Amino acid sequence: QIPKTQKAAVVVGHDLPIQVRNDYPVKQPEELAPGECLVKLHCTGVCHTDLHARKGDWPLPCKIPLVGGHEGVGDIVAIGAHTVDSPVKIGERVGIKWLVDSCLQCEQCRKGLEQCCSKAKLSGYTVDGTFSEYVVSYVNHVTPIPESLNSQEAASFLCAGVTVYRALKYSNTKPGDWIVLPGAGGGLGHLAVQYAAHAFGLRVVAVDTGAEKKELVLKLGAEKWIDFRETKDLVKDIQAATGGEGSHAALVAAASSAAYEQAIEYLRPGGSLMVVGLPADTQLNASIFWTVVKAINIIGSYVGNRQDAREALEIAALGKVKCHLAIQPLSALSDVYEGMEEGKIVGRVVLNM
Ligand code: 8ID
Ligand code: ZN
Repeated sequence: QIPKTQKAAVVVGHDLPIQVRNDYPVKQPEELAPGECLVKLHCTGVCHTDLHARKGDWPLPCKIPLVGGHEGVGDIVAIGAHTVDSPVKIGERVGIKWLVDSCLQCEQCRKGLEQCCSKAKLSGYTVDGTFSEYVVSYVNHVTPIPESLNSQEAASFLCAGVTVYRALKYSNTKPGDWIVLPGAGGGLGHLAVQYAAHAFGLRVVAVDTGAEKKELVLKLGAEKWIDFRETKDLVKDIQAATGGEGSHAALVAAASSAAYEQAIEYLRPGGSLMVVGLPADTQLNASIFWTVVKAINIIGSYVGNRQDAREALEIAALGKVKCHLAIQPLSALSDVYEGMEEGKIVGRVVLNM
């Protein structure tokens, strides 16, 4: 029996407090369009992107009222009538990622760059997301969850995990190369440390701040640590950490433009800057001269496609990468955002439904 209303955390305006309500409508099974499915959520991770949506600080408009959230795991409880060839079935446990639907027909979709489909639907941004008990999703884009992971462990791989996994995959690095990870102690960053060290065979210089994040990232496989608040010369420290040469790559996973500032300087020639963290409406300042003369690659990396999501989860299921998480109730969302704003969250917060 599917209830008519549910508990949900709703953004009613970018300057207004989040409302945790019990009367948010649930789309009923008979109302689902072909290709849609209804998922009863177990839990959902809180990504910094949800905070950007809550604040409305990106150049891309989002729907209002909005239920945020895009790291959800739950069970399919209904599939729209007349759905043809569904790759998933009722009762199956699946994940909801940022990209919840795309046309699968356009050039970007055909090339596996479905994140860039002009008809893409974004969870917790252009359509309601996972900060609720039920969510409408799409059979072609939900991600099956490996059995060996519980839902809380799996949740943050649907965004943080897949995003950093794909960015590493396209970073032009080889085993033994150095990578710098600004934002290493956050949600994306702490998973990036582990994928880099344990799946890609890279040597990691973690950059973030505070004793707790330092201890975590060193435990997770980082070889060197630099506190961005304490360092007097970040470029020099990175050069020293990497044997004087600078790093082969940097994956910026901080929601801060400052974290990008010196990357061109500390990368070694031929190095790649993976642009992942999305500070509000800012420019990437790079010296054109040194970008050319050092033959630097600057590469934007946007979540991942359906295959990236499966690969990222498979590596997690092998136990090579684990989410460091704190479990909280949905009602804690406003406090989680406050902590995130202050940079106090180590790893991820996962909300239980
Ligand atoms: O597809 C994408 N590219 C994608 C996918 C998902 C998330 C991009 N994002 C974006 C988010 O929108 C956000 O802008 O990545 C950014 C990081 O998301 P997150 O990991 O969920 O944020 P967090 O948990 O708050 O972690 C950020 C960390 O950055 C550190 C903070 O201390 C925190 O640990 N940090 C900051 I803020 N400034 C820093 C600096 N200058 C810094 N670390 C190093 N140097
Ligand atoms: Zn996210």
